[in-house]
Amino acid sequence: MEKGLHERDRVGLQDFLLLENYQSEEAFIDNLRKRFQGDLIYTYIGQVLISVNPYKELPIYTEDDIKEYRRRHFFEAPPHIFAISDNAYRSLMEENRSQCILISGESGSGKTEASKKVLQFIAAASGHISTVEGVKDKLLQSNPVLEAFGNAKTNRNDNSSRFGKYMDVQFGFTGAPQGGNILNYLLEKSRVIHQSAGERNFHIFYQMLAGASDELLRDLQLKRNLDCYYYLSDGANGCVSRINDSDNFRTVKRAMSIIELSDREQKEIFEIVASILHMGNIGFTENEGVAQILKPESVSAVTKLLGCDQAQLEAALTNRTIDAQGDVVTSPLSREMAIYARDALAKAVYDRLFSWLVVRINESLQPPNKLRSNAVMGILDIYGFEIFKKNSFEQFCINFCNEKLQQLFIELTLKQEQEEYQREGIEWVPVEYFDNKVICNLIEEKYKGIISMLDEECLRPGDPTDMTFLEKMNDQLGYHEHYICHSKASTAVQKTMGRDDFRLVHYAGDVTYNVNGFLDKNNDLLFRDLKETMSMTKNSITRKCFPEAEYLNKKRPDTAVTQFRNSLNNLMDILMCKEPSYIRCIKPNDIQSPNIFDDKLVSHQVKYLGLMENLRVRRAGFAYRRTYDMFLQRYKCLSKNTWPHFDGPSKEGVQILVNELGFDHDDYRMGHTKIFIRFPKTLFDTEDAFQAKKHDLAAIIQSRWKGR
Ligand code: AD9
Ligand code: MG
Repeated sequence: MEKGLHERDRVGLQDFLLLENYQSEEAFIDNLRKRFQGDLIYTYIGQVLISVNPYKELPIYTEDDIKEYRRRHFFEAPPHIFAISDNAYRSLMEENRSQCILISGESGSGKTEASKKVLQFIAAASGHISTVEGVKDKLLQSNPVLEAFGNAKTNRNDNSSRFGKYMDVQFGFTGAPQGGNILNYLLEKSRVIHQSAGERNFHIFYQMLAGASDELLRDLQLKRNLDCYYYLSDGANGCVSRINDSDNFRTVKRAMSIIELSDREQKEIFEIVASILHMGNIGFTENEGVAQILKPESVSAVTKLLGCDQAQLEAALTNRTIDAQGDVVTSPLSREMAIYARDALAKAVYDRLFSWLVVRINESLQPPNKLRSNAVMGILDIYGFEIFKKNSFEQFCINFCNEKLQQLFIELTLKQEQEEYQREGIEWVPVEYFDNKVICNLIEEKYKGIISMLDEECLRPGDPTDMTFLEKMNDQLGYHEHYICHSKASTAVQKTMGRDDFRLVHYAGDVTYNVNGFLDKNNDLLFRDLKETMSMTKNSITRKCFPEAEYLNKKRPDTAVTQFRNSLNNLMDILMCKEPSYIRCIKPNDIQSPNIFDDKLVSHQVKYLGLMENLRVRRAGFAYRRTYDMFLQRYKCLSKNTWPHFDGPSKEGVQILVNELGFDHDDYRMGHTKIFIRFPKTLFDTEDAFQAKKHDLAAIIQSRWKGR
């Protein structure tokens, strides 16, 4: 097997630290390309895993592969996501240290697939123990359910995550997973009511219409034809040849049962999903400025599915009640406002259903307390950095999230490196790198940042609009090197921007945001009448999602962006106290093809992911480090004084070895527990010598055998 594994991985260099010309981006990309073309999608920079999306199924994730990586130490087998997973898992088991696997990369680069492979590995690696098979199944099956409700086809990715996800897997003392907990981040709920050209609504709508039995559809008052539904008609043709909605529906149904959603709960979930399609079809006309319902049959479908009173829902859709210091006033809505109210309702119902699902999955994943150890393995899979033709509030939030993650990467990789040298008593000179903290600050700094300005504008009395918000930013941030406003931009840039746009120079590229809708989306207003109606529904999930206390509470909830920022900062705290492993995902082309390696596209990602800097930092210090035990164990055959055994402390043994091998003093340092080797070449010469010796030894042994 060892031979097999290595033979599979003969193309290019397995680790960028071995790159002679390590300053050259061209050489870097050359190596990535060579490996991609040889179906070798994984390469290391030290302990960081670079993964290039193959856009095809590779036979490298079998049970045998998992076993192979379970038996080996990190650098003994070719780069693989299983090696990273195993390394983290060992650390967790052997040192009882909590781990987190941070997966980053732009939309479509393979983060979600990577997170599933990690989960697959840790589920399988802990062996088959009958008592925990149920837990593992639930951990794995939570994915299809959350993807059905939280993923959608975008122009970047047929299965794009439209929510952020952090999952903790909890282990028992035997090393088997005992449970888990999921945190979800900001679902892109605007997709429920509107999709850009070429995109789709969330998968579940199409899955249900394609895969549900005739009987279920009849109960839900639905027709299979997608064209019947206003909320599905915006984007592209709903049928995508690469997606089999009907098959996926069956998978999701099965997964729902495994995570212990009862038949009744499943029925209620589908009733909610169906009710949203009907909501979209409710139309309005206007009579003297007052909205009137056009399609009462759609309202009646909603009331039947959710179990609420038709007259009450109709009134709630066309009126607004305001409680101003005890004065309760109800006034009719215009057609435009009624549409706004209807859409807000559809978004809220869907968004809260999604959060309910996460809570419900977490309940089913709770471990029995007595079995739990305190170390956990966290896996983070968020929406990747996005640049579309038209970018709005959602992209702003998603890209902010990616800035924060990049910041964490910078802090942790450099911090880790420095700490290790310090711990081991070794001097080193820091390397220059681009710190995106300046962009994080531009967005989130108190009082001065974009988020503060947006909130201020949302809460300000008077007549704030998207344009007054934009003017304020242009005014106060126009000087900032990462903020570009239309009036101060160069003529060339101006041509690519509208007057209602602003542009941010993100670490991963320039993104032009259109300011329209920012205030509305941030306010995220749902009229009280609708909340009240929902809180009285017979559908028990909807009722739970709209607690009575909420509409009675007059305090204004935090704005959308503030909630998001708080949850992200909370996430950063969770991640900071864990030992991180990194997977940096790269997308080889923009058309989801297995055969194209687009140099320019890859080069851009290599740049903004900071991979060249990452490599330089590793090389400026000491490229390789090994514990004395491991180093001695592997290379002891290279000296008569250490072979076959060395009885003293391994540090002494290693010193004898390097003296004999003629290491230059500049080439290495002896830390407290590890040897640090500056240049990979030193290590490779040693490795070559070792391989030659192994060969000799094997020949000697073989000839002895023959002689018998
Ligand atoms: V987004 O930010 O959620 O829009 P991701 O999550 O980075 O994005 P995803 O994992 O969904 O991307 O990968 C996109 C598609 O690439 C998948 O649906 C697969 O078809 C394909 N892919 C990604 N990784 C692999 C892999 N290791 N093997 C085979 C893969 N196919
Ligand atoms: Mg994803």
